[in-house]
Amino acid sequence: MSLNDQWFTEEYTHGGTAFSLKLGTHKKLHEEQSPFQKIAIYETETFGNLMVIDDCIMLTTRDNFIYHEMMSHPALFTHPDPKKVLIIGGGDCGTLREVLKHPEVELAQQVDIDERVTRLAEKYFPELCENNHDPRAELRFDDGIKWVKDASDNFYDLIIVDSTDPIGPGEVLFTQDFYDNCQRVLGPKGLFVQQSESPLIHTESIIKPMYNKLTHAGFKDINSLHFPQCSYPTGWWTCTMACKDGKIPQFRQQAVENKVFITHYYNKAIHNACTATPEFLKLALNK
Ligand code: AG3
Repeated sequence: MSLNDQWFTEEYTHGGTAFSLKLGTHKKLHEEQSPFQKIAIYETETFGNLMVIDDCIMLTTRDNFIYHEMMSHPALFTHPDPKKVLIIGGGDCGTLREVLKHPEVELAQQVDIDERVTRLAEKYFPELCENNHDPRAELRFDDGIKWVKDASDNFYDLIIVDSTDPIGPGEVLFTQDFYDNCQRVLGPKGLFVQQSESPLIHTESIIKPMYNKLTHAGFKDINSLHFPQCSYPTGWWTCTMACKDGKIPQFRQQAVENKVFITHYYNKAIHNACTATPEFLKLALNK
């Protein structure tokens, strides 16, 4: 991370890349060391507020909708009847907000280890937290690993892992043991989705090992969905979807066309486009 007076820059050493945002007049709005990580909030000139955890950009007011919509709607419109949803991480509540837009969801549990992320989101990204008092929402501040370990077999329809990079507190969410438990606690038609970094620089180091571990855990069909996310390293991002049992079903196209809520990125054509696998990924992932 480097920061002069005018800009916040995330230097992504591993990829040899960097992304900068010009700061607004107030510059740094907040910084603290929570029991788990360093959290900072900046005001930018054109992207609204910016949350940074351990020097990595987590979200901005302006572009978080793409990521949060893609972490939730493709999976929710693919599961035939998603009622019980578990979000691991996601403390800023952006994914939770999207999940709660689906009227058929009866329970949306968000389990983030760090309560401070949620408290700061309430203050600096209030629009993401607007549905936190929905009676279907359950906010828990707990260890996601332990949560899935203690959960009952076949309980959830969908698990969404909205984590940081697999370094620091997020690392354990990319392990075999975690995937084994996710497979166990998903119901028969259960789906799993995890943010899986950039296809340009993390295919070998993160996406491929994730496929191997998910397969080993018993997931039967796996696909990575890609989307632009300019504030993350390389500007091109993925989430990876896995089906507990059998092929990932065709998504409910009619339901997408008739959806009763507004999205700003996701729609039927985007769903079709984001599930297509580029040639280099097919090759790397033996698809
Ligand atoms: N979760 C994904 C963050 C990964 C970004 N990596 C980076 N900037 N090096 C963000 C949480 C949004 N709910």
